[in-house]
Amino acid sequence: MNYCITIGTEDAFSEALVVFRGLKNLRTIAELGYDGIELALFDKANIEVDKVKRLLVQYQLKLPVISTGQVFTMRQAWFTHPDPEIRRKAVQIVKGLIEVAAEFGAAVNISRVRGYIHEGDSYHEAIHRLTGCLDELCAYAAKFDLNLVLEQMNRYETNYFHSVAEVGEYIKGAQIPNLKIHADLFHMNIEDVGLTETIKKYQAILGYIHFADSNRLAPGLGNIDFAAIMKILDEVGYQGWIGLEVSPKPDPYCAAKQSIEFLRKVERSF
Ligand code: LER
Ligand code: MN
Repeated sequence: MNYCITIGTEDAFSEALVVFRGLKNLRTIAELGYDGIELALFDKANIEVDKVKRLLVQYQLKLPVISTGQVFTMRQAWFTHPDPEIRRKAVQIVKGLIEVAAEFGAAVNISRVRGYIHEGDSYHEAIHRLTGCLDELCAYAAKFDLNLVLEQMNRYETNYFHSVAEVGEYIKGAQIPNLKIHADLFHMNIEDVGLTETIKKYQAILGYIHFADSNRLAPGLGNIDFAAIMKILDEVGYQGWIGLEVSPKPDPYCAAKQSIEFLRKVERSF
């Protein structure tokens, strides 16, 4: 399996859920044995593309996913917003992030930026607005041959698309070929009926997976059966990346080390 770990820029939103902050950590990430990074951005001007490319070559890391949660938290723009100007702003920012992703052949994650169902709006209105934005963005991403991955999130963090099953059914209905599921085991463990069964059912449209244990600590520190998860991913021939999105506790280094060492050990036990 290929593992990447979440990292934000130095100026990342203080509450952004990333393990590391700042590209100065790339060396540590490589030394720990990761294959790549998931980079969290809130604007295309956040990074110098050439510098990042140089560092990735130097440390032999890949950049498979760019995440966009801070477009919601920092830029205050999202796709279900009742104001079309705000939706337009969200689409423009994410188009910029797709351009950055194109430099690396990375997928673009759509998580908090999808927004929530506003008070007074119906589910259908919200989904209609979301679909309008995703149609435009997926068509834009297709020009660069990139996927967008749509993340499910548990009921305490948002008010729709809680489970992989819900996102999977939406994607099947939307029929957008470069829109895939972004599953997150932490959220799945709260919302999906069965983890392995769900992965198996939606494997054909599974684009990316976040790993964390049931308590959001590093794998091995909670009660998710990672051997069963790894086995099913192997069985269905999952070719995508696994991104470690864990709480950086007791500190980023320890959380990153525990995660990769535990997962490699599980893989060796097969
Ligand atoms: C938040 O809980 C999460 O899983 C992130 O990947 C979304 O920004
Ligand atoms: Mn996640």
